Amino acid sequence: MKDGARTEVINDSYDFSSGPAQVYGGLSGHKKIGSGTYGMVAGNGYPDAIIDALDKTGLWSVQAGKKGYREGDMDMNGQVNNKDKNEYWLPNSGYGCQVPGFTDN
Ligand SMILES: [Ca+2]
Repeated sequence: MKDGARTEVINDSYDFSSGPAQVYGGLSGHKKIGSGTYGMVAGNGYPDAIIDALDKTGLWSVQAGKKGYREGDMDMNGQVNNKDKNEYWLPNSGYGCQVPGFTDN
């Protein structure tokens, strides 16, 4: 370190779980996953900005029945099965990224 140089420590944290206004789009950008807890929306296995039919037909259907942590394993239990489609993809279909200008990976 040369004389006069500054060392800057960035201690930055952000609590995404305290309410719907914590992210772009509010409840369109994340959802309530428990009492007073908000989180990311599951189901966007195909890497784009929206949870739609492509996540089911282009990904989940191809991986259904397979083991492993795959994109279609939406509950991340190591198995791609109907629970992923029925309990994660289906109720979350239609959710999309709310960040301005973000339309794809
Ligand atoms: Ca699963």
